[in-house]
Amino acid sequence: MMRPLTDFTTITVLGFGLTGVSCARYLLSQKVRPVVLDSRANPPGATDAKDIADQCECYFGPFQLEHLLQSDLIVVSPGIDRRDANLQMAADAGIPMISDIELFAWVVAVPVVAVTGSNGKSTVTELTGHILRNCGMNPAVAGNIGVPVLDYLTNNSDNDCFVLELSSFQLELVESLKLKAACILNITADHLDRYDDERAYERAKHRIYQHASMCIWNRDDEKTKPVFRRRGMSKVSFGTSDAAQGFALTRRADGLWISWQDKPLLSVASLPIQGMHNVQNVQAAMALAHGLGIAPVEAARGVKGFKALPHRCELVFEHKGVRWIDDSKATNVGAAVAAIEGLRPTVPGRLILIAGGDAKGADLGLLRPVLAHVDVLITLGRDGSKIAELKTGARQVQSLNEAVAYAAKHCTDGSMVLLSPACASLDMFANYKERGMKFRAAVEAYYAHD
Ligand code: UMA
Ligand code: ADP
Repeated sequence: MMRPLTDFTTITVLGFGLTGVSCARYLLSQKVRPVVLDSRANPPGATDAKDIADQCECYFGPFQLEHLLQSDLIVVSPGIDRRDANLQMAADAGIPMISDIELFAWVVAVPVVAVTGSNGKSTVTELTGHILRNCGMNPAVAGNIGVPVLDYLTNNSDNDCFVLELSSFQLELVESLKLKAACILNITADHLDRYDDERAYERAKHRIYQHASMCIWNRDDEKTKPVFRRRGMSKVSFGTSDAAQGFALTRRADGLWISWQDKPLLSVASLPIQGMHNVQNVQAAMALAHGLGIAPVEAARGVKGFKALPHRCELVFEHKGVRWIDDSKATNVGAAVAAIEGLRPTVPGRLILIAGGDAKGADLGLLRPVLAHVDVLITLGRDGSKIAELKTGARQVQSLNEAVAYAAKHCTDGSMVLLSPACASLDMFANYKERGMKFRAAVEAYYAHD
């Protein structure tokens, strides 16, 4: 599929959000003038990137089949569901569709490593970048994390490698990405509003291994295991069990240590991020750095100084021994389960959970077992009532302010109030960041009047 851009007469950029703008900007830098379509009447790019829009033929509003059929290549933004009837017809007409990541793969000239998974992607991506910088490299950190990959190529950056966070939506349309190392962190149900079933979601994730020199998988989650063998491909595993191979967890007299091929390298007590899920994240990041030639013993030193990302089990307020934790980024059930299981052992008082939002078609019943470890459950948002049904005595509220006031009244010494919604935020907020910021603001406002 990899072809020079000059081979195509009409390249259509589908979607004019972050990705679409970055694709159009890149193509213009290569002297290619794309057609830009977005089904929204006023997509973000129309105002945020007016200079780009002015140089392209743009059509905003519901997709028209004739616009799609006049293309000989379509670069599809990740937010667009390819099951759309017009897109299906264009696909049936044989028009190739790729993601911005595929376009990037056609031209990138430095080594690339990438991570996908249902949860922990951003943490691992940033941590890998941090390790590489501490080891003297100059990585570009990009992808689903929020910086479209092509921006770096348009700007002719001088980075010596790429660390990419890839979503299943981006991976669906990737064919030729050659990775030095590829990692699937974990697979739990997510995005079932975009996939016909869980298998389709899993298959999209596994595409990351297609041309990887090193496939990194999680021994604690069999679904991440590479299912094929290719010449020249190595497999490296990580996990929280003791193991002689790969990255493991070894018990010594002075506690647990992350080990590599049976050699203890890094004590868990010294890690800058807490919880067993973060042990896996550290192991995965060390493995990705290894894929770029960094010895695990060096990578272990490089972990030092890393700071937890905002809205991921972030301590945002402490008052009279009660900790308020913003885990707004827990937008699916798997993430909330990891946060509850990871934090519960650290809470001597009550664990008060605030959850709910847009469940994206997920089976919220999977939360039931961990809710047994929650003392007070407060729910809000579109699917909040479905979570409330899972625990007797749950309190349903209309706003974060109301949730915070109710939580504050039920705190005892040593309690923790955890916002870990298990749902997307879009039914009530612009995004998970706004939800997290509003939570912090609500807590601060509550205690300002206390
Ligand atoms: N949309 C339309 N019509 C269109 C195009 C988009 O209605 O014609 C809607 C989509 O349904 C979606 C929204 O607009 O709700 C944004 O879609 P987009 O494809 O324009 O998104 P971008 O602004 O390009 O941002 C995308 C990723 N967003 C998605 O995959 C939904 C960003 O990940 C990513 O950081 C960015 O590219 C740069 O690579 C965000 C995300 O939510 C953080 N990702 C999902 C996740 O992490 O769970 C996968
Ligand atoms: P992603 O980019 O995949 O959404 P983040 O690093 O932003 O991942 O973390 C999102 C949430 O997922 C965190 O708030 C935490 O609750 C949970 N989480 C983080 N790492 C893991 C992991 N390895 N396994 C399960 N859950 C995790």
